Amino acid sequence: MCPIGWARNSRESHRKMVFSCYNTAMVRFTIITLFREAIEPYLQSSMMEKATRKGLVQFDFVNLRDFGLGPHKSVDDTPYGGGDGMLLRCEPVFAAIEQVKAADPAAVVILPTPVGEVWKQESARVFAEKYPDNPHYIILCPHYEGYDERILSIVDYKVSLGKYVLTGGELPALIIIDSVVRLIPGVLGGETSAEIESFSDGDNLEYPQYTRPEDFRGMKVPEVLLSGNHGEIAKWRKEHSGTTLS
Ligand code: 6GU
Repeated sequence: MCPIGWARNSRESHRKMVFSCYNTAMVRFTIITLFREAIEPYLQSSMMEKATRKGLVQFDFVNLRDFGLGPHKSVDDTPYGGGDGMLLRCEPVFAAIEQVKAADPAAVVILPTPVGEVWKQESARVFAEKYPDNPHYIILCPHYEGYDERILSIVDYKVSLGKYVLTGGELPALIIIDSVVRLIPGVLGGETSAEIESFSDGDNLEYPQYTRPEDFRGMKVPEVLLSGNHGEIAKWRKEHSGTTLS
């Protein structure tokens, strides 16, 4: 079953008269942060840069400070009832998100937070495939010690990376983005029908792999992998496969 319908206007695949059943609309990420400089270099490197250059993904930034209050452009304040630290205020966050949504009301808001739902390979797949027309994700990167609970009323998904606490949402934003972008056809490959058939999204953590040399400092490549016996190789790989992600 095709997850999101036939993509008749897909770029590469249309040219080759091969129809992909995967989403080929550009995936957009708008990152709302105070620390663009912490995020941007990664998105301008390696596969993220390639995906951008191929027009498969677009990254935009919104500086939360631009929506800060008063002469100091304040974005945080102390918690009612007392307690340590500062909380992200509602006004700047709502103003920033509403500005992005004014241009694209269908944009989906993601909040990285240690109390969110734990992000999995399956989550990345859903985000890469779920929104067929013009997927646009707004990632709000909280900083400081937390956020005003009312911010959740404008959030669609609360996402946690695991059972530990980070200082801000920038690293989680990058992890979410990376895990989604690598699943977009054409980022790692997967543009032709043959590639789609065999395309692995890394969902099953793979068997041990080896490349040259056959013997490195006495550590030898398993004999079966040199045998050319595809049945035996497949059996060996199955026996030596790691755990699956799903
Ligand atoms: Cl998404 N954010 C923060 N601040 N800490 C985390 C996290 C997210 N996931 C695990 N720890």
